[in-house]
Amino acid sequence: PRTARLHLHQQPCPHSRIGGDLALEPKVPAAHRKTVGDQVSVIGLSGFGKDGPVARLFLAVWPPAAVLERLTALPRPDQPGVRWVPPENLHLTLRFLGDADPDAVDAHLAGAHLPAAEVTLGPVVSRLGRNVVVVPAAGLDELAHAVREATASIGRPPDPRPFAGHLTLARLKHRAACGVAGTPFHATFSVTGVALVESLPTGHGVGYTTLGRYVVGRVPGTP
Ligand code: 3AM
Repeated sequence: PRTARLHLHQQPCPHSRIGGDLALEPKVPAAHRKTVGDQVSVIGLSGFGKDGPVARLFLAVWPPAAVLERLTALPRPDQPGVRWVPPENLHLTLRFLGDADPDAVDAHLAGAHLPAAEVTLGPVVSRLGRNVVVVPAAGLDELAHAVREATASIGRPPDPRPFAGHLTLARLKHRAACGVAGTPFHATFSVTGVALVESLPTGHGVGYTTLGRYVVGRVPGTP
């Protein structure tokens, strides 16, 4: 398990799923160590802010495997100006934080009450604004509100617009045509956790890494 704070790196954080490792240099913040099998690596950082290390972060729900499989079975026509989100990146954003210290986010979310949520995706693939193709998502408003309240002082100020639950499938350049809007889609699932995700540029887009995971539906004061 990863640790909750930079200066408490011996304390395991029970809410997160990233691997910690005592063999790593202690000066590498807990949030930036990753264990895959017995390999430990340091997750990329965007840089150092005035208060310490920062990464480009957002809080999200990952769809369960069965739903992901159905989402990736939707048609993905290869059209000019249409950028499809790779299957491994499909997620539901609860809050975009921008550059922030992952350990600060962890400290605020680890003790927060995050309500359980039942998500309904659909009923059809739609446009969000002019340039984004999404599957609308109902059922996340209360959870998004709780996440926003718990992390209001971290990262960029919360978006003042009302939360609009969605899962982005594609982004369109110059209002390119995209044949899938209007395709029926329906799925429901129970949210099991909120993920703290780091976004890093790759050679051909962005890669997302889960740095922490926070259980939903736990009654405050219980383990
Ligand atoms: O779930 P969606 O696709 O709406 O658009 C980005 C994505 O949201 C959004 O954060 C999510 C993970 O990348 N995002 C990226 N940059 C952003 C910004 N500057 C942003 N949201 C608001 N402001």
